[in-house]
Amino acid sequence: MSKTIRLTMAQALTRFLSRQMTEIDGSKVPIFGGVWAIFGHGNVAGIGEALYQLREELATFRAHNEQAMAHAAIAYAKANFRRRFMAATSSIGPGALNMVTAAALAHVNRLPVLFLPGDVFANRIPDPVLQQAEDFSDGTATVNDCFRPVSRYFDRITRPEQIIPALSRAMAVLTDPAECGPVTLSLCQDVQAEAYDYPESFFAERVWHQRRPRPDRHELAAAVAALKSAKKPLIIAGGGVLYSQASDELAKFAEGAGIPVCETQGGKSSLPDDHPLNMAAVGVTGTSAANRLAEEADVVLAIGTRLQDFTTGSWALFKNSGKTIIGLNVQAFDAGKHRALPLVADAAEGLAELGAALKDWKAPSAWTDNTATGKKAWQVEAAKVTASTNAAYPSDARVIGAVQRAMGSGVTLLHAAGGLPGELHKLWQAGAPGSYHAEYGFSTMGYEIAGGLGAKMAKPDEEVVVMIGDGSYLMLNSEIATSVMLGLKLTIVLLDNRGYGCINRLQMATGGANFNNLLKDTRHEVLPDIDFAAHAASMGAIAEKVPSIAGLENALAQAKKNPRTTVLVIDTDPLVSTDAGGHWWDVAVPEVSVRPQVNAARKAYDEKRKMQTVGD
Ligand SMILES: Cc1ncc(C[n+]2csc(CCOP(=O)(O)OP(=O)(O)O)c2C)c(N)n1
Ligand SMILES: [Mg+2]
Repeated sequence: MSKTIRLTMAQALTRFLSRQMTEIDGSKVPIFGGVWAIFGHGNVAGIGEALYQLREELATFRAHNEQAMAHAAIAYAKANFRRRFMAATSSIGPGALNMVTAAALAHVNRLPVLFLPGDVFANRIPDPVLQQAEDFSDGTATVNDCFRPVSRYFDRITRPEQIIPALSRAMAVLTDPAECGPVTLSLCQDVQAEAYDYPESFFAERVWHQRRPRPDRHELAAAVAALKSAKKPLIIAGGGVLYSQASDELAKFAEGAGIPVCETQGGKSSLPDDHPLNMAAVGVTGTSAANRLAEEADVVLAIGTRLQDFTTGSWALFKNSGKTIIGLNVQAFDAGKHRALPLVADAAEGLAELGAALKDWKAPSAWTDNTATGKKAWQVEAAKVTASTNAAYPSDARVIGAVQRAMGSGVTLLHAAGGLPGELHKLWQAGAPGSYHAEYGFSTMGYEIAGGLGAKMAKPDEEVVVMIGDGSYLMLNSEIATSVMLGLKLTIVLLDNRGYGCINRLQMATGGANFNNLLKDTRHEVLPDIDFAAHAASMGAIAEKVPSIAGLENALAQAKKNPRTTVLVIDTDPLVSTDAGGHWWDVAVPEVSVRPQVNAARKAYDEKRKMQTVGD
């Protein structure tokens, strides 16, 4: 008989988590950076007691909103290139469901996070308990079933010993580069408190290493043959390049073969902005330099990208009818998209083997040399729109210019929703890998501040700059207080254009009337005039409304020296975005309407749709 230890299920679970390690830069560290927790019934007595016992080995952090704490956990994993992650535990009912949006965010962005929502009693004796939804026809259904479609692994723990296989499966998913995503272990509250004789071996320390699958021989040969036939090859770098930490291999490969590189939102900062072969953003929010090459490219090496519509211009960007796509991706589901030649492998390993097989092959020099002209022309355009101005209501681009001038490329810049992602994708000049942190897979309003907090936990020595619109700020700002409480400083630049500027512009572009987006166009008795600086200051931040672009630059210089979270508010123009670069995006326009503007937009839409490739 192996030795056992009598623990509650919750004690066993937390003890197991605390024994999971990984190795980063030669040092052994816990793979779980901690547990975010908001207690209530369904987790305070069980998990709460267990976390208290282990508070020195496994840190517990308290937030103000369950969605936000999950955002922080997810951003922590992203900023760690998925090598470390966190857990998030909630009470049953509303606390649990507050995390579902965050689960979807992690699912879409392929980021590891362990959800531990409390669930109803497995014994069902006190049913219905406070916060329990009752299904009239299914006694096994609880609200936590909402996690199923947005979890890569879901389990409901109804007996204490079930945690043993469940945690093994959880770790397998959290550490697998292809399957990686959210894991939900739904913890029935009575079972959390139930004791069991667990084998001691279950708690043995385990060190996890990043798995790096190498390419299949046949897939590699097909990819090499395709590349060797290319006259106009192009690389698209997606988030998988960063998760694989393949920037050096990417630079080596691109330089060796003379292939220009462009970047998705998730892949931006794979190469520094000033790398001569980096054409920067591609797609709907792309640079003219990158999109021109994408239109002509005959072989597209798509690395670590999901090829979502913003990257492919709703599948209308790649205009070369004879093109071949090579999908270098650790996940076969992504590698074969759009009839691509799949090359299933870790990005770094795949690039190294492609490079070795190509030997001295180089893309035609006319194609490679031409990239410099396009890049230069784009830089001239970008400099114009980001230059300083005295305008009372500057564009987002001017604010981006100010942040870049004041903070340089050495900071981590984080954003998620509104008009900023498009502008930043085009205009931000990223530095080191991971310094551009975009949540544009799910583009969740409210990720920004909580995400900034998670990124800062992962990189405590770096300046984390969060750029956010007034709409996103109002949706979820409570973790400003947490950042102050934890001494984790953020610099938050809030662009107040008094409403949902980007959706208002989209509404106008699709022929719609200005309706229900900017505050002035909404039903109201009193037009809101929100004092964001006072609001942020009330949570303990240093906060200031700045009068101009020059004022913002001065305030940012001061913010660098500030000891705690600083919020700088600037009024901006809701109607202006950067015309240069970009590509059409498929947003369905009504086929019939009493508005002539809608009918005109539909006509233009029907024309644009002819550019889309069908069947590829
Ligand atoms: C949670 C969530 N709800 C709705 C949306 C749809 N949406 C995308 S951007 C946006 C407006 C964002 O407003 P703001 O943060 O002020 O940025 P702006 O558009 O003004 O630049 C909305 C409603 C979303 N992305 N996320
Ligand atoms: Mg706004």
